[in-house]
Amino acid sequence: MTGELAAHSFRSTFKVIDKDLLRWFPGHMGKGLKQMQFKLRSVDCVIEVHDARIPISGRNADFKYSISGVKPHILVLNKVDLIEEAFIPKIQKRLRSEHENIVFTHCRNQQCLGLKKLFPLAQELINKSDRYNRSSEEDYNIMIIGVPNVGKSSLINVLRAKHLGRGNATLVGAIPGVTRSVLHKIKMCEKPLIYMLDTPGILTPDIASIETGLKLAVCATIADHLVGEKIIADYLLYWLNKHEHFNYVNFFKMEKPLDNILEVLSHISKIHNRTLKIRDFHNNYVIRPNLDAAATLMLRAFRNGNLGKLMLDEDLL
Ligand SMILES: Nc1nc2c(ncn2[C@@H]2O[C@H](COP(=O)(O)OP(=O)(O)OP(=O)(O)O)[C@@H](O)[C@H]2O)c(=O)[nH]1
Ligand SMILES: [Mg+2]
Repeated sequence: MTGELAAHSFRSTFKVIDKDLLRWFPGHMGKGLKQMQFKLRSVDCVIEVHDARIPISGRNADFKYSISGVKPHILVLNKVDLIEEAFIPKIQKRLRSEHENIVFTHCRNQQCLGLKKLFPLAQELINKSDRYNRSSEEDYNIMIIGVPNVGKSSLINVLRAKHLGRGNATLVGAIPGVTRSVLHKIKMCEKPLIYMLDTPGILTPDIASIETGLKLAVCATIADHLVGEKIIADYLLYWLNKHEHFNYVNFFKMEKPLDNILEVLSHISKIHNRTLKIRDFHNNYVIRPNLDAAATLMLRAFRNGNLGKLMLDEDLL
């Protein structure tokens, strides 16, 4: 299928859904934010982690005022294994005016260059800063912040394994909201003595736009059940077609790209044998496609990188 044909065959806009579906600010986030502000006094540097697939959209803009404004700040774009390398310099250029210190990381690879750079950079920034009430302290305290599920806890575990040779100190999981409160400081390195504070992922109570909210949902930053797997999968299909990323056709053994999410999900449920046995009006069993299970499979494929190395903010660069 040529690009020209593809562009003409698909939706050019996504039908608006209720913005309230995209608002997620449960109690633990409000409480976590207060704990983080309280701990800020004992912190020398803030590392803000974000998902490299959405480097522009979806960052919590409130952090600038509530947490990260006054301390040395490093922006880590994690999950860099899931985007094309060619995007890295473009993202850096786009964010340079706002951020001097941007590091790209892949937490599942101890050899990642970004991981190697992180502590020396933090040390350099802390030594250049006046450290306020902590100028006489010899240890370095680093707080990690970010929206949910971007890999904050993973980053702590991999850095600790690298520098201290110790196992996991904080819980990691593929769903948002795994870390639910500010944890005790975790020893990361002996010489120099570095501690890190893990914190819960915090979203802004007011998502900037529906599109931003949907991108956050596609990247599993908002809990799936709140928005609905089928709606998130529909947005993903819309985005893939709009940007002519048709790997999903081969991956799901389809004949051609489709624009209708119900057709796509019926097909996925058929080839992956995700069906529901339900009773009809005559009390007979009938087999129906399990569209929710198919939507979950489609989202998982994107999140694991099976649909290609995709950067959802590609048109914002
Ligand atoms: N592909 C890829 N996956 C990653 C990377 N880093 C973390 N993950 C995965 O992302 C998911 C979330 O990781 P966590 O470390 O729990 O994320 P978090 O930011 O602490 O999440 P909350 O505590 O819920 O806010 C897990 O499934 C990790 O295995 C990475 O660099 N690449
Ligand atoms: Mg966590």
